[in-house]
Amino acid sequence: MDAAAADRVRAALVERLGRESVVVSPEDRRLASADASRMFTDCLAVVRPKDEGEVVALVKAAHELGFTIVPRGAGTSPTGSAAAGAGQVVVDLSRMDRILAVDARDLVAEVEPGVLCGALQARCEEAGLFYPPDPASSRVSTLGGNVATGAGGLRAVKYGVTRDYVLGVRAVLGDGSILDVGGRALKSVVGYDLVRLMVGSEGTLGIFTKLTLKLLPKPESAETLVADFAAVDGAYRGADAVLAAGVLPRALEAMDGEVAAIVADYLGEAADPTLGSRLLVEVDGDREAAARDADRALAALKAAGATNARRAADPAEREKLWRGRRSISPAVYRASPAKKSEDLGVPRSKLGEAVAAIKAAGRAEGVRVIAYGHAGDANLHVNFLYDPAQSGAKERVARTIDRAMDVVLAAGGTISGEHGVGLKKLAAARREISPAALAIMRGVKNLFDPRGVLNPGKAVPAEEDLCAS
Ligand code: 2HG
Ligand code: ZN
Repeated sequence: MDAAAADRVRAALVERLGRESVVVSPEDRRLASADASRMFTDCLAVVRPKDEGEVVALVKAAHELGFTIVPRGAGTSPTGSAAAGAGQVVVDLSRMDRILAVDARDLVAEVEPGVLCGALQARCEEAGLFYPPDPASSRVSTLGGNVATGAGGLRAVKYGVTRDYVLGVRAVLGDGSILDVGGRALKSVVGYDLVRLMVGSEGTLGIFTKLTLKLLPKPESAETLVADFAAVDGAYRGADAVLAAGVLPRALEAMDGEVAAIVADYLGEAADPTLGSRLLVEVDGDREAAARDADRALAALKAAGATNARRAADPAEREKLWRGRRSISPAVYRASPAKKSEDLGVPRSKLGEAVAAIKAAGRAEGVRVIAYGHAGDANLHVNFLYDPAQSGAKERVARTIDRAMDVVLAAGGTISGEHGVGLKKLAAARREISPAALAIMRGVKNLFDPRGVLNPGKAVPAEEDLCAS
């Protein structure tokens, strides 16, 4: 599309949707084109609909004016699932941010897609309820984005991931029609599970306009424990020991000592140079159960070799520990000129050896590899730090990541436990998805979006990519 054609599309969008909902300034376009993958591109325009009717109008305009659409929540995706380029219009759903219902008796919430995850969590807490999914980005990421990417997070080991809390989805499909599936019933087995299909579809099947989410009663009490280990794999052994002791914490988060040092630096605190690894554990339940589980977990951690295992002294320390954990991703970005982040999943028993093998691959290539993440469900963030200005650095990182994929796939794992495929992991996804499964996925895409206007080229490798491999 040339510059004159782009101007015509912008003018047509303003005419159809109004000035308030269409943003065309170059700065806003650039901001809305990039997500946390830091792929900087430049889209045609940004549409910020105030309601479902405007989303439908946008999809119809895409057909008539010849552009494609990239749905966007807060843009925290590290894989480029919300990255937009030339000829694409970003639909930024952040203005559709109403919490429509929080119902204590049905145990459901109904929300528009632009509601922040943290805002729903807070509203539920006030009502004595609990929305368990808790991506590290929950304070800034939207529920629409969480559902679109099938976000995981810090409480998955006990409570599961976003997918386990989506009861219903209303979405605008690629032809502009509305699909409304699921609802307030907590169980339903009627027909194929289209709700589950749409979770993690990365905006390629529909644009969400309303979500119905499952809630739980709020646990009475939660306690946070911190355990330090001299060995770099000590935290994984600690996590195993807690589970083997019969305790199911709501969070079991490991980090390398190196990662703890990066976070300490970011927060302006002193680092412990002798730390090999650290494990954060959070147990919850009624007061007595949480206290008993905390005691049992502490005993297990000490028996597993923790040099220091203790309860957070008070709510302020608890808050500080979790703030540190949530800061890892931005802290690592600041600590290195560039990083690549992979979120690999393996069967639990393979976690320690998989991370060790990936670090060895990094050493062989001269790439610094650090690891942290969700040890409870063996979904680890392995970050590859490098300086793009150094000759050959990108290639060495690419080879190390390729080797990391070999390691997880050979272990029976997955190339993404929670971040999704986006643009960045299409090649790796080809290694995990069989040709038969891929053919079904392409067929599904075609049913939901026959003309390919919704986030094309993301999430599922194209057939031609597969043939080329
Ligand atoms: C986390 O758990 C997030 O902190 C981000 O999933 C991970 O950027 C990353 O590597
Ligand atoms: Zn994570």
